[in-house]
Amino acid sequence: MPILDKVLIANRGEIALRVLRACKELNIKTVAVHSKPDKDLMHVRLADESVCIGPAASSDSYLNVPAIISAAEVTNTTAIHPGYGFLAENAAFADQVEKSGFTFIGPTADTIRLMGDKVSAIEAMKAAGVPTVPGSDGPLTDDDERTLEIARRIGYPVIVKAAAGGGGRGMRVVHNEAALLNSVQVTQTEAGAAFGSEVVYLEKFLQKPRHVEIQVLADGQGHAIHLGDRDCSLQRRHQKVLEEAPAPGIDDDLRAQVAEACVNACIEIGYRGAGTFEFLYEDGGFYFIEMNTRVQVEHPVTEMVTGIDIVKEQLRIAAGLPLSIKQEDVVISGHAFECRINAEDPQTFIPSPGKVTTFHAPGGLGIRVDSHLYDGYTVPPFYDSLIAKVISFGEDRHTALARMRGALDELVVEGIRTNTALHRDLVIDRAFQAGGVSIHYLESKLED
Ligand code: MV4
Repeated sequence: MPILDKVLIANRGEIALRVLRACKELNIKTVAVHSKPDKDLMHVRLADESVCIGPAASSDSYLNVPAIISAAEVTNTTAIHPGYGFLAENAAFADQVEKSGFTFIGPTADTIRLMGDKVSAIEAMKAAGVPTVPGSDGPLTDDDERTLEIARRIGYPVIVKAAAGGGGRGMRVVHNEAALLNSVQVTQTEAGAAFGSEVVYLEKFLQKPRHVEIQVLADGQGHAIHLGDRDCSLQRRHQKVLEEAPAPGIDDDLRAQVAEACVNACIEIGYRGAGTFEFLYEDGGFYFIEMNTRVQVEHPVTEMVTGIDIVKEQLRIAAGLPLSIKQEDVVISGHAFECRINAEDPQTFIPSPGKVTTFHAPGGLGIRVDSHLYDGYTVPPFYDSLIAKVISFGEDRHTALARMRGALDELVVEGIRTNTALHRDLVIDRAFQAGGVSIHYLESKLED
C-alpha cells in the first residue's frame, strides 16, 4: 500500500513535474490541475488524471481555491501538494484544504500564519534561540519619540519593513534620523495598500550581506533535522539567479551551531514539513530574517549534497510517518550549483514566451536538469518565466563548477530568448569563482 493514495498537484511547470516524479516513485496516484493554456504541460500528460480548473489568469486557475477543492473532490484526492508560489504559503488555503477533508502537504495553517507575519516569525525564532537582526523586536507604534529612540539604539542605517511583506516587498532603507518618521509613514501607507496591514518594524540595515538559508525537515511529532545550508546571494531584483550548497567559506562550527538552533526552533514551534530559515550573513554572523514554509525552487542543490529527496520526505511527513532520517545520518558531501534558466530577453530581462523549437538538455556525470520543456512546447506568457534548472554536483566546489560550465555549453533552447548567456558569464566570473559574493554583486556586475 502506498503511503498516500492520491495527490493533487496544485501547481504547474517544473515543480509540478518534480512533485509528480516523487509521487510516482512512491506509487502514489496523481491528479494534475491546469489552466486552459496549460493543457500541454509535461506533467499533465504524465499524471493519472487531469482537471482543467480555469482560464489563463492565475487568479482564475492556480489561485482559484474553490476550483482546486472541487477538482480534489471529483477525483477523490487524498492530499494536495501546493509546490512553491501560488497558494503554497496561503494559510486560508491550507485551512480550506483540511476543512474539506484533504491533507495539506505542508505545515499547519497556524504555522503558515505565524511565519507570514514577519514580526511574529522573528519573535518566535528569537525566543527559540535563533540569532536575529538587531531591531525593534515588535511592531512600531504611533509614538514617534519611541520610534526615534529605537532607531537611535539600533544605529543608522536602519530598514523599515512591512510585517506582511517579505521577499523584498514593502521595505525602505533610512540613513539618518531626519528621514525616519516620513519613511515609516510612507512604508505604512504602502503596506496597507499592498498587503492590507500597515504594521511595520525596524531592523539594522546590513550593507553587504550574503543570503544564506538553512533547509529543515520536521515531522510535527517532535522530530526535526537540518540538511545544511545554501547560498542564494546571486539575485537580481529579489529574483534568485544561481544558488549553491553548501554556502562557501563559512566556519563549520558556526554553521552547525546556527543549524542546530533552527532544528530546536522547529521542535519548539511544532513545525511540520519542509522549511527554510533565511539569514543574512555578514562579518561572520548569521541574522534570521524570514522563514519559508514551502519547498523552494533551489531545493535540488541540497538534495545533491545530502542524497535526500526533499519532496519524498514532504509526502512521507504528510502521510503521518515520522522522519525516516536521523541528524547523524545526514552527511553533507561535495558541492552543488543550480542555474535558473528563464525565458527572458538577455538585455532587458523582459519575459520572452513563445514556441521552443529545439530543447536539448545537458547530461553526464553530476548533471541534473529539472525542466518541463520539450521540443515544440510553447511557453505561455501568463506565468513565471522559469523554464529549466540546470544543477551540477561534484566532490568539491571546483569540480561542480567545471561541470556546470560544460552543462551550460551543452544546453540548447531555440525559438525563445533565455538568460543562458548570463549564466555562462557568471560561471567564469573571477569573484564568483572565489566564492562568497554579496547580495549586491550581480546587480553591480550587470551595471558595467
Ligand atoms: C535586509 C537587508 C539588509 N538588512 N534586512 C530583501 C528580501 C527580504 N527577504 C529581506 N531583504 C533584505 N533584508 C536587513 N536588516 C537586505 C535585504 C535585501 C536582500 C536580501 C536577500 C537577498 C537579496 C536582497 C536584495 C536586496 C536587499
